[in-house]
Amino acid sequence: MKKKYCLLSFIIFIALLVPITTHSVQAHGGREVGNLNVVVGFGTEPAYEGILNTVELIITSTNPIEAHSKDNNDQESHSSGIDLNAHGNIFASTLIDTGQSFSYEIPEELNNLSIPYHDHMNHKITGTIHVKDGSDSNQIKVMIHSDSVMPDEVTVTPGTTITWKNYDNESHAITSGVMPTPVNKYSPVTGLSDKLEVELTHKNSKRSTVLSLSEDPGNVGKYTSNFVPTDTGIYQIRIFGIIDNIEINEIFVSEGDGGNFDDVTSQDSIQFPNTTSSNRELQNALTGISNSAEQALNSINGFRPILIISLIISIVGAVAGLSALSIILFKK
Ligand SMILES: [Cu+2]
Repeated sequence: MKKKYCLLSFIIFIALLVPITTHSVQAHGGREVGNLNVVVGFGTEPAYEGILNTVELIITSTNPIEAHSKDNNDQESHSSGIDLNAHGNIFASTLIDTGQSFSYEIPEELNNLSIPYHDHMNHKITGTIHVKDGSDSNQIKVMIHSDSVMPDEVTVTPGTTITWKNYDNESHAITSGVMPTPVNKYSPVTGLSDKLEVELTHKNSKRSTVLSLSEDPGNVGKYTSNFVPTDTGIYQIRIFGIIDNIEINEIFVSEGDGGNFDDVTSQDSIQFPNTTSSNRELQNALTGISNSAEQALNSINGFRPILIISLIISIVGAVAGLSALSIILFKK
């Protein structure tokens, strides 16, 4: 019993850990804005106070790049107007269980074309059908094994029936076209530098500035704006503008406020060999000095009446002393 609870709590522990670890992998925060994916952060992280940095936006379209690029198509497929690479465009079997078969008769319109196909259940299994008038066979059998089809290339004349038979103990599904590439590549969106602006806010001081963006010429879809952070702590990046008549107004916050990009930290930890004060610290120190000088002046001002009174007393004393002296001298 105890062991079971132990295992259960371990599983719960791991399950709780998963979202935390996947979260921390992301350095920047990506967000879907309309049909854009926007990643916002500082170009250099960790971001140090007093060191040149950039506000960085990476903008991609959430419409995935087409699974099969047109360049892969044969010349012939353009002229025929049939997309041979499209998934299941020409034929697609249902699940073929062990010992079962799937047949397809090659129509005339595929003459002089090559049709790629794959096993939808096991992407390693691929084959090609070349269609050519005058090839002798009109019945072709292809064997499905665990990791391949045999033969993987066949040349057939239009009207031929191809039969795939499953000799494996797993199910397979024969599908024309190429396997789509995973839908995780987004195309970068270019030309937004005059449509988007960035407002940078330092949270503690509540001070903001608006920065204009420029697109990285060697890296389309990446927009940056230079700035030198002159204070530490939490920053907020608001992007705003109008793209395709859609108003964009999104706020991203740094880590200290639960966001996905770094707060700005003091550069003390990376200074060598001497540690120098930042402009902010110097300014604070100067403000401190002028404050205490002012205080000193103020306190002198507070003493002024006493000074005047003591001055009067001393003048009166001096006059009294002098007149007493003159009286004594005159008496003689
Ligand atoms: Cu497939």
